[in-house]
Amino acid sequence: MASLVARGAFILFEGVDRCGKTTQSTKLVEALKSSGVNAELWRYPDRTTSMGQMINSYLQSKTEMDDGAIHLLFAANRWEKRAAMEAKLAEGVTLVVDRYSYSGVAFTAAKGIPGLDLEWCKSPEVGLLRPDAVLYLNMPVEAAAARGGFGEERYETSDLQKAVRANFDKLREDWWTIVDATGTVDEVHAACRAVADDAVAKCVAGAPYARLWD
Ligand code: 2DT
Repeated sequence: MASLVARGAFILFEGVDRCGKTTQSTKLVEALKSSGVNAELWRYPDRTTSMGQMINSYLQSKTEMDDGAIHLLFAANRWEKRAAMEAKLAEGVTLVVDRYSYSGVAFTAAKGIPGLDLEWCKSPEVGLLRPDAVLYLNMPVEAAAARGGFGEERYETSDLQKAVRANFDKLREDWWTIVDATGTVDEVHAACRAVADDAVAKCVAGAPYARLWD
């Protein structure tokens, strides 16, 4: 009998700013670990690399950059981590990831720059690993803003967030899980946990990897 190679699951959180991605991704990793799953929290942009530092400086409005160039830099920040990510999963580590290519596409396309439409924005992401599960934390922008307002970084305005949300609606696929993010932290966590447990079980059983945009 062929033996199945266990691998970790790639579980992604997406959604507009302030929808609870950071709280929920942190809580999910803790819950997975306490039930014996080897799990790590990753996030994009990864601001620790040299490309990530350029992105950080742009987001903090310390530097200016062409909209196409910064889009490619966000994508390159995923490509530079691709081998490390794939190696972790192959070792059996489950990765809970806070934002990925879908944010990349949704944000740049929300700027409305001629030529930088959804299709253009998707192309540098083609070939990256596709998540095994997407937990889309669904929340109207008004409800997200009511949580204390947006922060100081570039993109943290209601108008842009509304355009981002509309783009997520265009990008979302039928295998995503849409979670009502207006519930309590525990309610949202329970919904996320159930999806994560299922994804981990499928990956332990040898679910194949997929690539964007399979
Ligand atoms: P955080 O607030 O989550 O650190 O995100 N963004 C993110 C992009 O424009 N392109 C991308 O590829 C990614 C991953 C979303 C920082 C901001 O960067 C945006 C918000």
